[in-house]
Amino acid sequence: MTFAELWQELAPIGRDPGTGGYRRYSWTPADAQGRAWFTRHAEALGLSVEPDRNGNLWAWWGETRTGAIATGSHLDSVPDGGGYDGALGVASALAAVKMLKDKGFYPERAVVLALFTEEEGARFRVPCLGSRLMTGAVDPDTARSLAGDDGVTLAEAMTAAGADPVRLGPDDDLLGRLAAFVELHVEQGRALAPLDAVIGVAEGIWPHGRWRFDFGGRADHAGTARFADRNDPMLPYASTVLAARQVAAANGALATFGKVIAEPGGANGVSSSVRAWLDCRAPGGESLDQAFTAIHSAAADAAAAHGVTLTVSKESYTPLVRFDETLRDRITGVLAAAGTDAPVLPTGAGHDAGILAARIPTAMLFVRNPTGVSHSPAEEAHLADCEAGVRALALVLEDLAR
Ligand code: HGY
Ligand code: MN
Ligand code: MN
Repeated sequence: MTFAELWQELAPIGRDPGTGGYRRYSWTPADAQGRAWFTRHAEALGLSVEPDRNGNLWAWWGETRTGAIATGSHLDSVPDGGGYDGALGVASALAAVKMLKDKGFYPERAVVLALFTEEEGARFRVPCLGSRLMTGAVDPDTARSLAGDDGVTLAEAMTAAGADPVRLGPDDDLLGRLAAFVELHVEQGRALAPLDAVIGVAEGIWPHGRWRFDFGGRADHAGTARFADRNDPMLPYASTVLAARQVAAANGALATFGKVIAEPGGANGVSSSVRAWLDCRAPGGESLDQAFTAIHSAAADAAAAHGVTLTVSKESYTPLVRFDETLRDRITGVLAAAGTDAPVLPTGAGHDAGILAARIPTAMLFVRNPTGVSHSPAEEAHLADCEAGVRALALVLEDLAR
C-alpha cells in the first residue's frame, strides 16, 4: 500500500460532501471509521495495535517495548477542517514503516505509531485531551465530565463508542517506555514555500490558551424594547471581538473569537445570553498574559456599560514549548546528510508533541503547505511533498530506532 493509496482510502472518512471539509469528532462514527482504518493498515504491516487507558491507539513494531521511538498524530478535526491536519502525520507514519520494512530494516528499538484522541478539542473543548490525560496534565474526573455543545459528556461518548472511561488518567508506564516522539504535520502557515523548502523542523510552539466568555443579558422583543431598557449581551460581545483584535495587534499576539452561541437565537429577539470562545496566542507567556488581561478588562467594561453580566473561564492553556534541541539537531543532521536542508521554524499551532514535550524528548517535522491555509477545506499539500515527508520520516525513524 503506497502513501497515495492509504491517503485515497482515508480521504472520504468524515468528509462533508457539501463543503469538502472534515467533521471527524472524537467518539463519533467517523472517529470509529478512522480508528478502524488505522488498525487495519497497522495490522497489515504486522504491528500490534493496543488502546491505552485514555482512548489513544498505539501500534507497536518490534519486541523491546522499552526505549521505543514513537511517531504519529491525530485524525480528529476542527469543524470543516482540512484533510491534512493530523491525518498527514498518521498516514505518513504508516507509509514510513512500510518503506522501512520494504528495505529490510528491523528496529533495534521498538517503533510505535500513536493515534491521539481529541487533539483539536472540537467536541470536548480541551485540545490534546488524549495526550494531556496521558501526561497527567488534565484531571481524569474533570475530563470525564467535559461536555460538548450537545451536552454529551466524554464519559458518555466513550461508553457509547465501546470504550471505558473509568481508567482515564496518567500513564507513566507507557510514557516510561518511550524514548522520543516525532510528529510529522502539515505546515500551518506559509514559511516553507518562500524558502523553497519542502520539509521543516519545529523549534517550539507559542504559548496559547482558550477561554469561554459568558455574557448574561435579558431577553426582550427586538421591535418594542427601547435601547435604554435593554441588557443586550450581543453588544459587549461585539465590542470584545474588536478589542481582542486591537489588543493582540498591539502585543504581537493573535486573538480570535471563532465560535459564538447566542441564546435563544431568535432573529426578532434580544438575546438572553451570548457564549463566545477566545483563542489567544503569543510568542511568549508574558505577552500572552498581557493580551488576555487587556481583552478580559475590555469585556468587563463593555458588559458593565450594558448592564450585562460576564463570566470568563479558562478551558485550556499551554505554556511555551521548546522542542528538545539535541533531538532536533540530530533530525536536521540526518536530513541534511540525505540532501534535505530543513529550516527550523517556530509555530503558533498546538500539537500532541507539544504536550508530550513536558515528559519525553519530542520533535516535529513540517511538510510544506503551499498556501499556508489550515483549519479550512482549502488546506492542501502536494502529493510529491507528502511523499518527501514520508521519506524524511522514514530516515529519521531509521536513525533513531537502529
Ligand atoms: O489549535 C491548534 O493549534 C491545533 O490545530 N490543535
Ligand atoms: Mn488543528
Ligand atoms: Mn493538528
